[in-house]
Amino acid sequence: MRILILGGDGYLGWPTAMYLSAKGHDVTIVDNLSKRLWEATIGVTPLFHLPTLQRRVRVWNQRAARPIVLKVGDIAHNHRFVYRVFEEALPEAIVHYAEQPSAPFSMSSREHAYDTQANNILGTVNILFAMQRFTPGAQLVKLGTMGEYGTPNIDIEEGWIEIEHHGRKDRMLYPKMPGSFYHASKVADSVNIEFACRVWGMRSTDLNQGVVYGTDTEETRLHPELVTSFHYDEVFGTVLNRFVVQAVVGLPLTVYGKGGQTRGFLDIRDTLRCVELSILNPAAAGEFRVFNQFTEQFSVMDLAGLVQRAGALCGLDVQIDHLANPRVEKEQHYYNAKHTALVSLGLQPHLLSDEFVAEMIRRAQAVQAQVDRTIIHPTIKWRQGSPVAATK
Ligand code: NAD
Ligand code: USQ
Repeated sequence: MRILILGGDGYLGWPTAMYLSAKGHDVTIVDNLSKRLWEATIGVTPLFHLPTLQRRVRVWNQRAARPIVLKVGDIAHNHRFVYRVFEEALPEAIVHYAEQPSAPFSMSSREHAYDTQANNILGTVNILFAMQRFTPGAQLVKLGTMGEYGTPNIDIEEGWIEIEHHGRKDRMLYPKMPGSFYHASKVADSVNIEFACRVWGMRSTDLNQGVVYGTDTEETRLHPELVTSFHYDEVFGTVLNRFVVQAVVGLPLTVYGKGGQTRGFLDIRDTLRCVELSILNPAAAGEFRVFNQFTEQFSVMDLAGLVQRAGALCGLDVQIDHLANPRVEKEQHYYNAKHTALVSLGLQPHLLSDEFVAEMIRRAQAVQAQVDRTIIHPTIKWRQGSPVAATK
């Protein structure tokens, strides 16, 4: 198939591009390299040295049966660029990762909240118009987030819910309670995409993805320069990836608050498979389909315990700290989110184990000297003025 991957320089976009290219698809990737600019702006770098995107594409294309095509440009602020890419590539499937992905970044200032929402929401609007104009039969596979739902005191369905109210029933989008301006941008995307499906007859799968962990996929292991971006800093690092690096450099694990916060998680290799399954089993014309894309749920304390045990396997004595929570979120709550749709399409999850985390630790130990310990402690607060001090 002809597949367009938006956000192809990213943690998930680059491995997805190689994975789908290896499966024989014609892959075009788009990125404006804005993540690298945001990293430079706040002074953080990924753990493993990241070659330029152009270099990674050249290294991949030397070994690939079908080369990846690269287009550098901004999908949110340059609709002419977007239209040109669609006209040339005529994609049958569009995988949309190209958004600012960090909740703390979106909460750090008015400017970053504005940039996040403008970039994410308007980029998606441009894609919808480009699809309507050039590829109305194509499917949009859009990366949303489990954080759109928040942590309601009822079971979370896959996107839609039957509601009975005053004796009448309807099928409605599941209510949303986002936890940051970033998560709120994903809610706005979902609303806009559902509208386009309903009104223009477009087809879309919204992948409400949980928190991703892992450093490697089959393709990133093929060559040292095919690595993907891996963050452990307070802004772009996600919780398990952060804990692994903290364990390696001997810092206590930064559990925010009580650590009962429970989320869905998945291995980066399962992200690629879920996207592939969504492409191969497309939504119907006019259908806005939602899959909850995670394989297991854990609390933050479950993960801290796991990293502690895995650290012991590597000879590390890992300590756990409880920091005053910089975020506003429930620290003990009910959480039961459905996630059966992707399994019924054939997903065979890679489940988390002590040995897997020990392997992540060993991988990080190899570059331990490059870890910047000053970018780990959380400083961005959801509510200004609240202290973020270590409490035992
Ligand atoms: P990432 O920041 O590594 O990748 C996103 C890429 O999109 C970056 O390379 C960036 O330069 C590019 N981009 C951003 N805005 C753009 C624009 N206007 N035009 C062109 N390119 C643009 O993020 P990631 O971790 O790979 O996440 C990818 C997607 O998946 C995001 O939408 C994120 O919200 C979502 N997601 C990620 C996770 C996770 O745990 N990593 C979990 C759930 C959902
Ligand atoms: N947390 C800690 N200590 C840390 C870092 C995080 O206790 O050092 C806690 C947070 O308070 C939160 C949970 O761990 O309760 C998850 O935080 P996170 O930073 O790993 O994930 P989050 O901010 O939710 O965002 C990440 C990705 C985002 C994606 C989202 C999926 O950055 O792109 O959308 O995971 S989900 O959480 O399902 O919404």
